[in-house]
Amino acid sequence: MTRLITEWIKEMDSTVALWNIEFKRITGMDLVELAAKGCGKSYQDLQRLSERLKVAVIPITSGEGIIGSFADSVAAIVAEMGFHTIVTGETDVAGLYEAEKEGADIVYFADDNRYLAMNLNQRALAENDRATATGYILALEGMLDKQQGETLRDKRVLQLGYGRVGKVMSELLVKKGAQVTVYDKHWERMEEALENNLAIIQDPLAIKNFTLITDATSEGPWLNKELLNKEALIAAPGIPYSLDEETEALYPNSSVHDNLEIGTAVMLGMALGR
Ligand code: 2YJ
Repeated sequence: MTRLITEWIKEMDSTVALWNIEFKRITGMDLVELAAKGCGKSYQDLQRLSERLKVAVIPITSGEGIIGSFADSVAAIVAEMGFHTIVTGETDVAGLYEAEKEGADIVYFADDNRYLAMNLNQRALAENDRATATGYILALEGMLDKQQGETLRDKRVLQLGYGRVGKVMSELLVKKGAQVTVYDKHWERMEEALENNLAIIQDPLAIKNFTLITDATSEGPWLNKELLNKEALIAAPGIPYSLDEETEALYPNSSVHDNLEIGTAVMLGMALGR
């Protein structure tokens, strides 16, 4: 799993609003609409709740410690969605105590292994892998709907990377009625995909045969124009991004990638509970 680095997220405060506009242009949804879809609520439900609920982000020092800008970036994304948001001055357990005393309804916190949002008023826990997978499948379907007026039902989708997020994406794609094929450079993961009744490709050159791609690999730039279909729609949560700038420029309306926004937004929806 990729550990975020400050460099990738440090400008979030000033970039998230523009990122959100761009995301809406490409997928037809902004972050609030995405979060609403991700949790089965309406846009109006979220707007109403944003007036009432307070969110706190708690920096966590365990493991490799605090990532500069992480808590501020999470807060910037949640604030962009219209929710009153603070970052606690204290860290860890003292931070949770501070959040509760400040009247927080939802708290966000992450260590090196899990990134969670928890509702303090009711039992609702949102986990970043599932939220990210959910958000990206909705983003892929958003692009498909916008460009072709289609849903994912019966469509062939290529899942690149069958790790923690890739597996959830495949599961959600199958639920949507898509036909999922997996490519992962680790053979044991391909075996897992086969055990889960998914198709596989072994030769990366076969990637070109697919026009719907979900990419949860974390290898850095490796998907280039020789490998990709010109018509491809690409939803890519993997960090660092698999497309270099030159390749990304070939898919201005057909590729979605972020460093923190989508998972964080969908987590908020999921943490709203009932
Ligand atoms: O509070 C902090 O500043 C740090 N403890 C944040 C740690 C953030 N964690 C990660 O980047 C991990 N890779 C987990 C993210 C899960 C993404 N699916």
